[in-house]
Formats: sequence, C-alpha cells, structure tokens
Amino acid sequence: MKRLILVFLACVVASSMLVAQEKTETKKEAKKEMSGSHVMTGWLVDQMCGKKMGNGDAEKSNAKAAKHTKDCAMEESCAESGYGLVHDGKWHKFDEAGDKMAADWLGKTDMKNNLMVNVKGTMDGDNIKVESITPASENKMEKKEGKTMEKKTKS
Ligand SMILES: [Cu+2]
Repeated sequence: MKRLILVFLACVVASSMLVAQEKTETKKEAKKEMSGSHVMTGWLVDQMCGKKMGNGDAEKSNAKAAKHTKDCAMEESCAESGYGLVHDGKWHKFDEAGDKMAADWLGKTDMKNNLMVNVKGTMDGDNIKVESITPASENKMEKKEGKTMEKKTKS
C-alpha cells in the first residue's frame, strides 16, 4: 500500500511538472513571435538627434522627428553617431548593417524632412537588427501613379 501511494505521488509530481513545462514552452513561443522579423514605421533620425527625441511622449517626439531634416542627418557628427528609428515616442538604434542602409538611403532620397520609413527587422532589446529600410510614402506614391496611368489609358 505504501508503495502504491509512492507511485501515485510520483505520477502527480511528474504530471504537474509536465504542465509547468508546457506553460514555459507557450511563453517562449509568444516571446518568439514578438521578437520575430516585423515592420516598424517611424522616422529615420541620426542617433545624436534621435536619442533626445525618444522621450516617451509619442506626440511630441513624433513631431520633432518629423521636422528633423535629411541635411542634419547627413552632417558629419550626426552621421558618425549612427542611425535609428523614432517610433511611438521611443528611440531604437539600428545595428551596423542598418546604419549603412540608412546612410545609403539618405544619400539617394529626394525627401528633405519627414523621413518616415518602414524598417523591417528584429528587435534586440530596444535596438533593431535591420533587414531593410523603405520610405513609408512609397506605397502611396505607387497608388497615385497607378491612378494617373489608369486615367491616361481611359482618355
Ligand atoms: Cu540630426
């Protein structure tokens, strides 16, 4: 009888351990999804200026980030500090690859300020491991072009 009780107890302990394990697994899965590759939309700013903008007040920091100019971002001291994204009132620094992509894009774009971009990448703490940077206005522009083309073919 004593032995039976022991076996029973062992089973209870084992099954409760299984449940606990399953719980941590689901937690891990959820975290994985959060940290997976995704797109964040915000303003591309150099670290020197951007760090000050990420003050937690989304409205204020977004307004400041939208006013920040490309010329400022490309100024030597600003460019050297690296780049990042102001998103929802927070500053997110890019990794080295992201810095390069940002510098390349800034060199090519005609935009002067309001540098709103879609950044695809994964979060590394508050920082972003960047996979791609595209202007957020690109989609709208494509739509406009599509419409004008449509009109032309109709008339
Ligand atoms: Cu700047």
